[in-house]
Amino acid sequence: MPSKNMTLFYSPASPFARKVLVLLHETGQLPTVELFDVQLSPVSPSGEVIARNPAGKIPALELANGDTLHDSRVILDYLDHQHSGEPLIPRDGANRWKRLSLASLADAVLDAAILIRYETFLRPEDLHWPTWLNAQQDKIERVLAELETQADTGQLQCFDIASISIACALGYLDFRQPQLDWRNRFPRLASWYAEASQRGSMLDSQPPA
Ligand code: 99T
Repeated sequence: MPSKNMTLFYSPASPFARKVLVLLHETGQLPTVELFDVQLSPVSPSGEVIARNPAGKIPALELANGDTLHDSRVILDYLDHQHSGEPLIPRDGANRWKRLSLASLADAVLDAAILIRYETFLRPEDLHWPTWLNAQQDKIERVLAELETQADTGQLQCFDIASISIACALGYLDFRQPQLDWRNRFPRLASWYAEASQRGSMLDSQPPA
């Protein structure tokens, strides 16, 4: 059993941390990481996290030498260099930039969904701004339309950085926006996700019920 030589500051609700957990699982590195569960939001930060990442965000990965890596993209890149299997982030060539751009689209869904979450959950109700909320929701809808095309053209067959990011983004939409009903509008993406979400790495990192 490999010794745990890294600590991941995370929360089971965080889709950004989930990407890291999924990559750790897919690459067999889960046993090397201690999980440190933190509760935080922009208005109630965690001192433990701030001590390691002044931005106060998770995931943050503390290495054996005391250095801390953030954000999720940097952590994923680092961890993908720590295993000897097939890389989940293509190392070079056109495919690298294609897959990273696709992963970035998934992160854009997450950024918009988290802005919506903070606006609706943290901000006093009388200060909610519908125009802002609708603009973020439109962003999500536009990206899902593009991901539907990607699913339809077989671009999500390989479970790499792009697919991991997309699967975690869809999981977060189901978690925080269960009413969204995206499956009806994006059936190819839905059928891809039905399969992807059954992988051991996805099942083991589900957000809280
Ligand atoms: O913004 C804050 O101060 C606290 N929020 C976070 O740390 C969120 C947790 S997801 N993480 C990020 O925003 C990380 C984004 C970064 N670009 C990355 O790591 O890729 C919490 C979601 C929820 O509770 O619903």
